[in-house]
Order: sequence, then structure tokens, then C-alpha cells
Amino acid sequence: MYLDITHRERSFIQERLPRMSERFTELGVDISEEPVEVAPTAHYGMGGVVVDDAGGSRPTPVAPLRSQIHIVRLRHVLPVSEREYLSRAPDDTVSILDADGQVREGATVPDLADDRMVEMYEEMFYARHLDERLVSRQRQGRLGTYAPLAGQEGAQIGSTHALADDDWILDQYREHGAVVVRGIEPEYILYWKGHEVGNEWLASRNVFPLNISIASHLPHATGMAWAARLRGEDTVACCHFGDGATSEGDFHEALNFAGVFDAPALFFCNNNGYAISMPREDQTASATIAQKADAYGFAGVQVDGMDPLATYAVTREAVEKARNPREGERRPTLVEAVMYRFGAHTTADDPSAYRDEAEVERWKAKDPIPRMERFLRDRGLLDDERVDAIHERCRQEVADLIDAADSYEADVDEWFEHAYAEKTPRVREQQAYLRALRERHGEDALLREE
Ligand SMILES: Cc1ncc(C[n+]2csc(CCOP(=O)(O)OP(=O)(O)O)c2C)c(N)n1
Ligand SMILES: [Mg+2]
Repeated sequence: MYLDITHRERSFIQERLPRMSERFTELGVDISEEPVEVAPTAHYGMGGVVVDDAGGSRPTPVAPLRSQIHIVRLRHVLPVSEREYLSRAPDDTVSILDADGQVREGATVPDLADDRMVEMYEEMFYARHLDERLVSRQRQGRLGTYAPLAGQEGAQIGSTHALADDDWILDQYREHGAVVVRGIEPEYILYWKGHEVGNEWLASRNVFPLNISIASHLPHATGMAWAARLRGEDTVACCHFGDGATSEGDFHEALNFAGVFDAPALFFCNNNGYAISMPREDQTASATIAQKADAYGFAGVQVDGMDPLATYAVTREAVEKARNPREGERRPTLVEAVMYRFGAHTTADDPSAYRDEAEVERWKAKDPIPRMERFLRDRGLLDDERVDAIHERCRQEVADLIDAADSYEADVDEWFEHAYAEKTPRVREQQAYLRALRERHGEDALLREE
């Protein structure tokens, strides 16, 4: 490995920054007399040494040498880590399948058992079908406001497969596919019908309650990851959030502390192009979201979020780094998964007010489900018969799930239980009033539609 620096800077490093010089030697980096051309690489923090991908004119500071590094002009340096994906430039999008489901030239198909890949396909189909059913239920007045996921299955299913079962998932509100991988139960639907029980059961799958207040779960993820480290546990906290969430202070605080405390956290940004109606371009002036990781001293990588194999591969590498960082690596990673939501932000939104149909159609050409299906058919793992059987099984299972949720008998007293640890006088009064009405008129009279 070579560093390309000017003579003045070279002697400056050797004389004034012996620690840095020693570090170069440790890393096996030669400080050459003359500039040496090597392959350009991503900017990459290496335990205080920074590799600049912009030809050396814009060194990127990384603690702890932040104050000294500005005088160093670094050019092309090979990163110390040879992680296939995490050492890429933030705009060098990881993609394995092209839009037609063909493996891209030079791409490596992750080492996954055939059954596992078919399972991923099945779960994506299941999640999409569940989504359609739930949107329809909301339209019938049988579900509350719901956040559709169609288009985003590739990232959710791909990334969750790369986690261990006891790794924690901290979701925003659209990650139904991640829950499908962990084993969805009818209670999940009850959440969208307004029942608290819908949030409680998720802990049994190492999933946090859904998060509606944008980005407030990111500091929790950092805290959980840090706590796991302090306790000597091996678990990683994987936090999903949107492009909009990156504008919240919580995002920056969470990533900053994850870097400082070297917490085994994976920040998984589902960049679907919009925060409700706000386009990504108006959300941040950064060219990518992935590059924001650089400010916190750890790796950031962009991935095709509609390619389940690519999201799997990137997440696997990030999780592996979180558990077993190599010399000079920090455990956290920011993944920016680029994708599109085909439907509305929620069932309370009309996307035709802020985007045109042609845009939607362009993105539909990248739909993760037909892409994965094509790939599996080409490998001889799927054919018409198997595809039909999978679709039929999913339809039946989703129907059973919805039926089971419908059979839930809610106790209306529950409504008053969850807002305060101790009920306020006003809440107690309301509860007593409702009880009195129920006793006086009976349930049937209260529920009758006029
Ligand atoms: C703190 C906070 N501010 C505003 C809102 C209202 N809100 C709900 S969803 C949303 C957009 C979030 O966009 P993004 O993070 O990109 O996630 P997406 O819905 O696109 O998956 C906003 C602003 C909120 N829930 N919480
Ligand atoms: Mg978004």
C-alpha cells in the first residue's frame, strides 16, 4: 500500500506526527518518495488516517487526528480493510441483480442456500400480498391508517435475512416485510387496528414497537447496541428509518454516539425518494445519504434497495463488521438503500398530488419481486408450478392471519390503560363514564350503527 503525499508533508508526518507515522508502518503503508499511482478507492476512515477519494485536494478528517490531518494531502490509498462492499465510495451503489433479474457482470451472488433464496422470494410475495389486503381492509373501514410497503420488500427481506434471530430490529412503521421474516402473528394486524397488544408481542421476535415519531428510535438503537457491548453480548441493533428521518437531530446524535462509543449498530436508511410529499432532493443537499456516515467516522454504503441479494450482502458485511471489527474499523455502518414506494405514504395520503404516474412506472420496472423470480427461474429453482404453489400458500396464510386478527375480542377498558403509567383524574373519569354507558345500554346498543 502506498500513500501519495508531498515531500514537505512527508517529512512533517515523520518528524511531527510520529504516532501517525508509526500507524502507517503498522498498517503496512509505505510513504513513497515519489507519487505512486494505485487504484482510487473510497474515502475510508482507518483508525485516524483518512483516505480521500477526491484526488487528495479535500482530505476528510476523522478523529482522533482531526486537528492535525488538514496539512496532509492524501491521494490514492488502498483501504486497510478489504470489505467488498463497505469500502466503496458512497455513490458506488452496490447492486447484484439488474432490473431484469440477471446477475450483473462482476457481481458476486451471495453464498445463500437455494432454499433460503426461494424463501426470500416467498416472503417478499407474502409481504406484498398482505400489503394489498391491508390497504383494502382500510378502505373498507376495517383497519386504521396504514403505511403500505409495496416496492420496499427487497430491502426489508434481504437485510433481515442477514441478521441473527436475536439481533434487535428497531423499525419505523413501514417494515412489515422485516416482521414477516421474523414470523408474523395476527397481533401485528391488531396494531393497525389500534390495539396495544399489537406492539407488545413484537418483543418476542426481538423487534421494537413501531416508531411513528420520526427518528426518535435511532438513539434507542445506539443505546441498545452500546448496552449489548457493555454486557459482552454479541447482538447487533438494526435500525430502519426513512430518508426524511435523516433531517432530524436524533439521526445525527445517534450516529455520532454510535461512532464515539463504537456501538454495534446498523443504521438502515430506506431512501424511498420522499418523506410524504417532500422529495429526497429537497431533504438534504448531500449527494448521497450514505456519505453522511463519513462525518461520524464509520462506513456508509449505498445499495440498490430493490435488490434483495444486494441488501442481504451489504447487511451481512455490516453485521459482521459490527461483531468483529478489523483493525482500524468502527462497528457502526450507515446503509442507504435506494428504493421507491409504489403506493401512498399512508392510506391518508394521495401521492398524485406530488408525483406523476410516469415516475411510478419507471420505478416499477425495478420491482424486486419479478426480479428475484426471474433470477430463481434462471437457476432452475422456480418454475410455473412452484410459483403458483407459493402464491397460493401465501394467499391462504394471509387470509388465515387476517381472520385470526378479526376474531380478537377487544376489551374497551384497554383504551384507558396505555397513555399514562398512572391514570390521570380525567382519564379515570372518562373510563367510569364509558363503563356506566355500557352498563346502562348494553354493548349491542352502543355498537349498533345508526
Ligand atoms: C417527529 C415527527 N415529525 C413529523 C412527523 C410526521 N411524519 C410522519 S411520516 C413523515 C415522513 C417521514 O419520511 P421518511 O423518513 O422518508 O419515511 P417514509 O415514510 O418515506 O418511509 C412525517 C414527516 C412525525 N411522525 N414525527
Ligand atoms: Mg422516505
